[in-house]
Amino acid sequence: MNIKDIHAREILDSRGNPTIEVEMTLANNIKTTASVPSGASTGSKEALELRDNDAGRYMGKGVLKAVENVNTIIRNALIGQKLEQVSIDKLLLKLDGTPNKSNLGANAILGVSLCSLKCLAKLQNKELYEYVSYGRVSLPIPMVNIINGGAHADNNLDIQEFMIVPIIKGEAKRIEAASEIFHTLKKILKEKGFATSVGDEGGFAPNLGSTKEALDLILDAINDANYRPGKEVLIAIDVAASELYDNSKNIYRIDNKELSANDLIKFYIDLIRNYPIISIEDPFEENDLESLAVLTKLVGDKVMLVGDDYFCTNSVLLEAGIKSSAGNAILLKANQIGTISEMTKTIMMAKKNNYKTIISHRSGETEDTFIADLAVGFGIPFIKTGSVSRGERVNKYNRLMKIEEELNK
Ligand code: 2PG
Ligand code: MG
Repeated sequence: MNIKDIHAREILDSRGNPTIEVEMTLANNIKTTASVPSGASTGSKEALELRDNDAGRYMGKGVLKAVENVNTIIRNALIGQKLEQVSIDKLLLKLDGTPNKSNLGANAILGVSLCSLKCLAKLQNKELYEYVSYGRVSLPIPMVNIINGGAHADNNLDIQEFMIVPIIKGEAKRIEAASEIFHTLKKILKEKGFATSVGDEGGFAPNLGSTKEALDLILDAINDANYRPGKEVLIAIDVAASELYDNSKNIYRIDNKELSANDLIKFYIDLIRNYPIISIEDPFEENDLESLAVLTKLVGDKVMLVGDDYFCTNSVLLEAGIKSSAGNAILLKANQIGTISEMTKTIMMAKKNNYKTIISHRSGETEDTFIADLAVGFGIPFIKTGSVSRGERVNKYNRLMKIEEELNK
């Protein structure tokens, strides 16, 4: 089947910033839409998100150039082409011609790449998760971000994300647990006089004294909601340490202290001893593979050490991590790399090398629920998609529950 038309437009993401939505129409008039999320704590090696930098519109954040690139260069090259994922993605890379997609923009490229995938599924009359699976599907364990800090909230918490990870059986049951713990945490925060307003990813954003205070409140919420911490519900954190790193002094600022990478290792080991932590994401700044390797050697048998800004969903960066035995898990965000084919390659490499995989939203999200389908279809064991509040987060959980229902029919 050939591509008949492609059209992009500017829409808003969940933070009210512009992003790109792409529509693709096939020769038989099958049509799909895809929209592209956007990060705040981005890795420096991510593919480039093209913004207009025109201070007169949306504080420079407009994406009209990316829209224009889809509607002209990409459209002209793709119309009449046979719809086939790998060849479409190859053509997109060729049209861009740069290593980091800075010419057309990774946002423009991903919109088209994702639309192609969705069209292929629709063409076969399949759900997206069915289309991408090779027969085996699995429902991911959600990592639900219930306290926001760092670059995602205006509170004083340094660590960006505090997540609960319900490991009980059944997707709907896991989401139910997350919701009950979320509401219990709200009650606790209210009783203690803390703010219950939420951050970018829908978790609460109270001003707390320290990392441990946040973790203690989460433990209280798990217990009060009648779940067993460490047995039924675990905890994960995303430190997003590049945001806490002072390059000039080679230290990290966390909990009003200045810590070296070695101090930070001790800090994490203490946390792991005292809390049911299953996963620590970006524990050091994105270039420090050495410290990540040391921590992996020390505690890699107990916890997932996840590379987000470290690997940027890029197989070349992941390969460097594998070679250094740094980390044992990878976060997967399609817009960090730009095409579905490249993301698939990274997933395959991770699986082959026993790196755990976690598919992830961005802090600026859209109504698109594609990550839920990819998690199921690719058999990715974990999904990180924010809190159980805010529509752009909840729609991914709702999609997972719907898929579970379909699979159980
Ligand atoms: C992260 C993500 C998603 P952002 O750091 O893992 O939670 O945040 O999209 O801002 O990079
Ligand atoms: Mg991260």
